[in-house]
Formats: sequence, C-alpha cells, structure tokens
Amino acid sequence: MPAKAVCVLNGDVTGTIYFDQRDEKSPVVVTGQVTGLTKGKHGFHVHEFGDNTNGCTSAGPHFNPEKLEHGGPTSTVRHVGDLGNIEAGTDGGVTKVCIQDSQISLTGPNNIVGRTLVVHADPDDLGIGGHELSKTTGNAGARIACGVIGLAQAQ
Ligand SMILES: [Cu+2]
Ligand SMILES: [Zn+2]
Repeated sequence: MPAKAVCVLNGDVTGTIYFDQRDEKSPVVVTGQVTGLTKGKHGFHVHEFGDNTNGCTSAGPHFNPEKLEHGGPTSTVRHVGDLGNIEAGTDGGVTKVCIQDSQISLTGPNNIVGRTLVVHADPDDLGIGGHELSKTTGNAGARIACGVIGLAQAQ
C-alpha cells in the first residue's frame, strides 16, 4: 500500500509536514519542519475536521474516534490525534520534526487524511498537568498554525 500525505501549516508560524506509512500495520513516520516558533515546547495534534473556514478553530477537537481522554503519544489512554509536542531550540528558527506514531494511520478507522494538523502556542501537558483542560486538550493554548492533511503522490 505505501501511502504518503502532506500538510502545509499556515498561521503565525509556517511549515511543511510529511506523513509516510509503509503499509497499514506500520507506524506513520512524521517528518518536516516548522519555522518561526518561540523557544520551547508546542502542542502538536491532529484535530477532527479538515475544515479551516474559520481558521484553525473550525478544525474542532482532537481526533478521537475511540472517545478516550487526552494523553501523550506514549500513553495507553490518548486521543488518536495526540502527537505530543514539538520543541523549538531558539526563538524564530527552524524546528525539525521527526516523530513515529503507531496510532495515527493513512488508512482505516484512524485515517488522518482530510483532517487538520494544529500547532499550539503552549506546551501540551500530555494529560498530566492537573489543569481543568489537561484531559481534553493538554492545556496547549491557542492554535497558532494549522493545515489540512492531504494525500501526496506515493514514490
Ligand atoms: Cu491541538
Ligand atoms: Zn488530545
């Protein structure tokens, strides 16, 4: 099957993120870069809808087909869309992204194609911050950039 998808992020920061999956049972490899982040961690999620009509807000909540609580990428209880954080080393530079995830997929019930990738202003507390939003959003703050994940040409 090899499948490939791509997302162009736009907003206060910009970026291009690629998703590669060798076959339906393999993890998805997420690579690319985001430019312009402030130093530190920023929540990084797949949200439910591929709708950006009212900016990143219309993407809805985290993609959560199994109706579980929010968590981190290695948590057993998490939203499918919970990819954790990306971390910028300096203000305003280029942040490389390299993540492997076994819950998101480019096929089947956990398919993320047609949904929205969102970068947040603040760190995702991975569900354990004790904030009232920890179990729904990780308290990651504003949506500073987003883009719809689309099919890319397989190589
Ligand atoms: Cu998010
Ligand atoms: Zn979540």
